[in-house]
Amino acid sequence: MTKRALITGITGQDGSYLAELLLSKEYEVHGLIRRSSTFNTDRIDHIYTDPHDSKSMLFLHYGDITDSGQLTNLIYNIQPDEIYHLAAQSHVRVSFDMPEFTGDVTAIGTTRLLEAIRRSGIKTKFYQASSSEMFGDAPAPQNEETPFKPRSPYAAAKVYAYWMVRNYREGYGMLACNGILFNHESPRRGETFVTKKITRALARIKLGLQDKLYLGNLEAKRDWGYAPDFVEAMWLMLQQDNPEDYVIATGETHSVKEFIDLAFNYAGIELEWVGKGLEEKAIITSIDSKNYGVSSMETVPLDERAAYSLLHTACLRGTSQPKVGEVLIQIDPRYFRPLEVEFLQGDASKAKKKLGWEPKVRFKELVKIMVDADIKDLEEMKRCQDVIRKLANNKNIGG
Ligand code: NDP
Ligand code: GDR
Repeated sequence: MTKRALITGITGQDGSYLAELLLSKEYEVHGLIRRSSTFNTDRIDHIYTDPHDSKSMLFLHYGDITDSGQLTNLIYNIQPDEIYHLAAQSHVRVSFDMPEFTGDVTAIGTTRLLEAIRRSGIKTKFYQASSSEMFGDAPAPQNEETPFKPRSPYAAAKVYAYWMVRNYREGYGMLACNGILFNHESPRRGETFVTKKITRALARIKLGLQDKLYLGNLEAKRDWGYAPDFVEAMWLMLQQDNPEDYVIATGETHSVKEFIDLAFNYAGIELEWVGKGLEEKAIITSIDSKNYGVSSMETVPLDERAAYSLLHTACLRGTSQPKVGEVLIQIDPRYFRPLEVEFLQGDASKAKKKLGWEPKVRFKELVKIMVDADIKDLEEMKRCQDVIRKLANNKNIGG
């Protein structure tokens, strides 16, 4: 029988990969989306089909995690076998600016859903998107037994939600799990998270569209994994007979600075770090021009390559490309947090043992995937712009 799933946060990074995974497993997938004055479905447009199509398996419903009435209606009407609760105000730095809002959405949002399930009386499995941020400055490596020491309004909200899930599991026998996921990234990562901010800026710098990148704490260390690997773990948790909590991580940790060095080096730009504290900067020491655009060319059909290469050269001409000796990266204290989580490294041995889960993509490959994707996107955009400009010019000459 076809399984039915409801995903909150389906328009986010994880929601989009999870929807793809569940559709590939022939689930009927329902997603909660917020009404917005601009389109917010970019990440799922490629899997969306007209609901009038009899083969359609993806259905979107307007709602908000702050609206309990609509949540109860949806759960009652859809009767999902599995609910994946991913919706949240998920930005740690922003949670210091909006602590009350973050509490309402990220903490109480979970209670609203759990109550909607309880009141509607349906039997469903429930996944809560818990976070490694809950560990705060607890000693590493962190596992399911490590006590939480949250260091942001976001982390405190997630700890509250974590305990509500456990309370509903133990108090009402709900099949509810906490997936305590460490940072996971991808080309679909939100643009203000540090990895995407770096790879996006790198692509723009390479194409001469941006001069500099401003960042906050370069020494913070994270256990970065690949989002498609991590959504698989979410699904595995809900396939178990007994609901439990699991840490999902790669076990490898790297600093923001290491991420930057690897990304720029891969793109052919060598950096040297000079200065200390707020004065720390990254200066270009060499540029491997042969490396320009190589990665993205691989995905362009051969017969287009010659034309592409001409256009590519043309569109780069006249822009301010990076030069040896230029300062590329500087610190802006605006990106510091009132409290920082300095070091996270997960121990996912329980997930390996009980779920058979292991990460497939490691740090180095993750960085390459993200750099390739951003450069390719931007080059394609520039290529389109150039073709349009060329066509417009031809028209003028002809007239
Ligand atoms: P994103 O920020 O990419 O996505 C968040 C999603 O929540 C979006 O679909 C957003 O909708 C939706 N949302 C936000 N507020 C509301 C609301 N009031 N009502 C309904 N929907 C709302 O997050 P990720 O995909 O990266 O993360 C998914 C979940 O996992 C989050 O809960 C996050 O806190 C948690 N998490 C993430 C980790 C990571 O490394 N990515 C690690 C550990 C936990 P819209 O598109 O309209 O903004
Ligand atoms: P995080 O991710 O806070 O770990 O939360 P983020 O990428 O925002 O920060 C990681 C580390 O990088 C440092 N940093 C910067 N961060 C941002 N955003 N912008 C900067 O300019 C910058 N410079 C340095 C940060 O200080 C931090 O130490 C993510 C989110 O997805 C959460 O929802 C999730 O729960 C956790 O990961 C696990």
